[in-house]
Amino acid sequence: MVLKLYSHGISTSAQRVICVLVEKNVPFEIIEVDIVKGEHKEPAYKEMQPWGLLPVLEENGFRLYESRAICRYIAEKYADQGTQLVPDPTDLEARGLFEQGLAMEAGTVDPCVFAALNEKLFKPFKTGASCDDELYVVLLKRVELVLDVYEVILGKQRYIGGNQYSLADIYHLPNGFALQAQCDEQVFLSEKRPNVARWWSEITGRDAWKQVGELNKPGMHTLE
Ligand SMILES: N[C@@H](CCC(=O)N[C@@H](CS)C(=O)NCC(=O)O)C(=O)O
Repeated sequence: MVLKLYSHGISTSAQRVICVLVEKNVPFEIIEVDIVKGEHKEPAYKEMQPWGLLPVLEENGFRLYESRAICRYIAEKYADQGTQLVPDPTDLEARGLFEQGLAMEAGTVDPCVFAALNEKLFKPFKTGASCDDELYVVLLKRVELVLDVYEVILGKQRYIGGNQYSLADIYHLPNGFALQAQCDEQVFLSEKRPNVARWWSEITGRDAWKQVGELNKPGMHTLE
């Protein structure tokens, strides 16, 4: 049975999963959850995702939530096809750098990017409240500060998880790109941080990422 992803076109977390599905060349079906009508807060949906958030994966009766856990499941289940997104488990050094990259993204960088994005985009969408412009400036400054550290890191290695493109890079894409495309912030491409800009241009320029917006729509996606 084809893998199903419960999603909605505006879900950045679902984009993370779709990017991995495309990199791994795994066909999938998008089942739309009407986030605008609040379908994700209804008991039937919360039966699958107790937090009432998107996305959820369903494959042969198995269900999984949390986009990063879903991505890891797909990358390891379909290890033998498409792009390798997780280093060889026997290469402990590569694995160590990969885990380091995952931890930096989830623990440090995404919380800063998400906070800025939330203030500018998600909070107004979800609550109707307007963006607090002064707070947004402070939150954006925090993003710049973490990217200053990434500038140093990416001066020494090609990707965030070491010298191999991996899940650690992909995890940054949805929220970072939303900040760029929907809030018109060029922090990931700033000339002040050439190593970050080089990395960001490379990962946002990959075919898989370029297809994500078009594929986050209801229906079957065979990837042929
Ligand atoms: N940590 C979760 C976050 C999921 C999440 O925040 N999903 C958003 C869409 S990108 C959502 O469902 N928002 C609806 C809401 O907050 O009510 C994951 O990575 O799956």
